[in-house]
Formats: sequence, C-alpha cells, structure tokens
Amino acid sequence: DLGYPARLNCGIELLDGSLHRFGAERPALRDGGGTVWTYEELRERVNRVAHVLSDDLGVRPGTRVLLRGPNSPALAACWLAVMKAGAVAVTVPAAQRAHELATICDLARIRHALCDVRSVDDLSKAPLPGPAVITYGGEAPDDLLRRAAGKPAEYTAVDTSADDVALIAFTSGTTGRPKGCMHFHRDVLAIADTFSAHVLRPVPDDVFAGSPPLGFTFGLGGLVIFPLRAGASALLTEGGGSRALLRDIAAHRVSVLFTAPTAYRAMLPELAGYDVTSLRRCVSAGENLPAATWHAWHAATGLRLINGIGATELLHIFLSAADEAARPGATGVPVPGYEARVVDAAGRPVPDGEPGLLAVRGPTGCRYLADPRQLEYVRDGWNLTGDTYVREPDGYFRYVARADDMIISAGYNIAGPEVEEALLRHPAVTEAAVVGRFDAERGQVVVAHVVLGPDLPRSEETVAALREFTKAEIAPYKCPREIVFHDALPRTPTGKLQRFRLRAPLQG
Ligand code: 3SK
Repeated sequence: DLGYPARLNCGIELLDGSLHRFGAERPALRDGGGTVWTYEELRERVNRVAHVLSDDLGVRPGTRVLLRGPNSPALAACWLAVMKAGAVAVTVPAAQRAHELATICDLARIRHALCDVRSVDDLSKAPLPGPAVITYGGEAPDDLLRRAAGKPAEYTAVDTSADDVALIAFTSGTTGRPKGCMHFHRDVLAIADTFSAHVLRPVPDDVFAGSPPLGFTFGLGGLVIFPLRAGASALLTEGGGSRALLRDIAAHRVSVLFTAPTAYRAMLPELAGYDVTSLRRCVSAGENLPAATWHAWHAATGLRLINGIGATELLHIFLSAADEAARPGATGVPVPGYEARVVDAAGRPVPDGEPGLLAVRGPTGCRYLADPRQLEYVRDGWNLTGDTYVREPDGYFRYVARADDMIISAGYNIAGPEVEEALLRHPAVTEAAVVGRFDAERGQVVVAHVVLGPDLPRSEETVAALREFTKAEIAPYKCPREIVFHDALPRTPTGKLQRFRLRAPLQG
C-alpha cells in the first residue's frame, strides 16, 4: 500500500506538489533549442491549456483526449493539462499512421485530439469518427498555445479520485491489434514511487533525456513522470538517432538516460567523439538487454546499465536491478512493491531454474479497455506478461523469450532471443531477429534475419561465417538454418522488434 489519499489528481502532485517541495524556480522541462521552463512557468502554461480544454473545448472529467506529437515540452504540458482537467489522456507515438490512429480513435472513442502542428497530416487523413483536432506549436490564431496565452494562470484542477482513469496507453502492437490499457491517477504516482524511487533514485539536480516517445509508457514515465516527481528536469526533443542522443547528452549535461538496448549498442562506436561524463544512471528497457551490450557499455563508460522489463499493461518497470545488484544477462529482481514468479500453463509455480511464464502483481496492473483478452492476461490476480522467464536460485529473473518467440525444432525448445544474442556478439552484426519457419520434417527450423554493418558483404561466405560463429557460441541445434539480410528490421513506432512480420510470409 503506497498510502495515497482517496482523492488524488496526479497532475497536481507531479507539478504543484513538486513545485512546493523542491522550488518554483528550478528547471522542469527543456527543449533542444535552449528553452527552459521552470516549475512555475510550466505550472502556468499547464493551467492556461487546462482552461482552453475545460472552458472552450468542453472537455469534462472522463473525456478522452488523444495527444500526438514528437516529444516536446508542449506535449508534456498538454498531458499535464489533461490530467488537471480530470480528462483521460490517450497518448500515441507520432510515428503512428492514419489507419493505426483510426483504430485507436475508434477503440477509445476519442472526442478531442491535441496534435503537434508537425504531425497533423496522418491525423487529418485518418478515417476518424469525428474527434475535434486542435493543433499546437504553430502560428495559426487558433493554435492551442496561442489561445492558452490569453487564459488565466490559475486553474482549479478537477478533484479526481485516486481510482479515476487518468490515461489509456495502447500496446505497441508486436503481435497485432492494439489493446488499450487503462491506468488510474494513483498508478501514475505508483510507478514513480516504486521503480524510480527505489531503483533509479533520481535527485533534483538530475537532467533526464532519452529516445522513447511519450506515447510509449516507457517514455512517459522516464521523461515526464519520474523527473517531475523527483523535482528534476527533463530534456524533451524529437529525437533523431544515436548521434543526436549523444549530442544532447553532451550539450545538456544529461545525467539520467532512458533508451532501448539497440540504441545503447548504436551509440557505442560513436562514444569517443562526445563528452558523456555527465551520465550517472542509464536505463535500458523495451527489449531484452544482451549481456554483451551491458559489458560493452560498462567498459566504454564505467556505468552499469540498469536493465528492466515493464509492460504497457503494468505501466512501467516491475523487474530491475541497479548498481552492484545488476547481473549482466539477467533482468533483475522484483521492484519493491511488486511480486513476480514463474508459472506453468495452469498457473502453478515452476521450480527455480526451469522456464515458464512470468507472472507479476503489484500496485499497477492490467485493465484492458473492453477487450476479452483481459481474462487471458490476468489470472487469479497475477498478470501474465507473455514472457518466458527462468527464476534462478539466487532470486534473479532471466529472460528467455516472449512466449510466442519460442521455436520448437525437432523436439528442441529454442529461444529466438538467445540465438539473436549469439549473432549480436559478432562485430559485423548490428541487428538480429530470429524466428521459426515451418518445416515438414522438424516442425520448425531456425531462421535469422540480420542487418550487417559496413565491414561484411551480403554473400554466401558471410552466411557460412555467421553460421560457424554462432556454432561456436551456442549449441549447434540452435544455430540458424537460414540467414536473410535486410537493410533494417521491422519495428513498432516505439522501436520493438516485430518478429511476427518476419514470421508470417515464411509460414505461407
Ligand atoms: O517494454 C518494456 O520493457 C516497458 C518498459 C517500461 C514501460 C513500458 C514497457 C512496455
């Protein structure tokens, strides 16, 4: 029990609460161009936007408001204004296209959309069931921020219940039709008061930055909720790859970094050209972190990556480990406040050392919006995340695969991510995705999809060399039968590998 009162508005807690606790003149949000908003400036902007929502647009408690745009202080201010207005934020990554937006608008019954003027195209093309779209960040006289400038700086936030829905986060679609996950006002604070407070342990002088979009709860937590709850500041930029991230770290003296394993790997060859000495906490989630990436980052920076696994269904990270407790190759232990175990298909705990399904429970949990898959995800109060894990005898949880990424070949269970890790240890391999392909004799065979760096050609010799290399790294029965080269691998807008896109055409 995190001891929250029955009436609670997370917007007030994150903004006014931190302002009073840490100081109104402290920096809160920055953009890449040198603009810095203090807590007081952010509070006033948020209040003015909340007035536009409630007074002009007719947004009421419970109204669902779509938020769309690249990461920016303005997007974070809109999100906080929606919280203060007691409405429900449905934040989507700017990369989502017209048909994806239409699905989400339909599922969530969106009434209003606040959209960065740079991202309005797909929204205007989407066959939407009629949300009113208002843009921000432009020059038009009816631009949200221009309208907000004429509103009072004080706003009486809606007195929401701790159990009122604050946001609906859509799963990123690694497997198909997205699901909306509803989270309460208390859940928003709970992720800051568990993972952030106990594992990350930020201080008010920290500067947060990273690549995940605010439309992915990994980004919303890491780049808005955690910094504000700690009285720290966040740099919100529209991103632009590993060089842009490194430039931002150096230019803004970033101390807390949130990004995915692929981005840590992509930054490694460039590190020498940038001053990253300001970094003190680096969080990796969104995908499994290979031990090789952990060691390479440690060797290059002296920093121990904080690995974690979260889920949109649980809002943020629930297994992790930091500092001396980090074990490369393992995700970590349950974040204080959460419990985890590994179970079989009937929900019975399996012995340590044996693979099974990861089950988690804690202060946050899955509440799908009108979706019967709720009954599969939550059983007996435990959230079944769809990941296959092993709990080691020392209590650490080690990732094996997404349950649907297991390949069964000639009676062997092969975890695709283990083969990917082996391939990624080859210096010329920059990305790898391993899937099964139907095979009449063996059931399935292992197929690797690989992106090569500039040092190796796409040739039969390279295929043979990579197969030889993996055979020396893992048991030969796990080695890829086929290797297919790509320019890039299919990923969701949030950067997660979409193995199903590689699997489907091969299965015919
Ligand atoms: O994919 C993850 O590991 C994750 C982490 C934090 C928040 C949300 C997600 C899905």
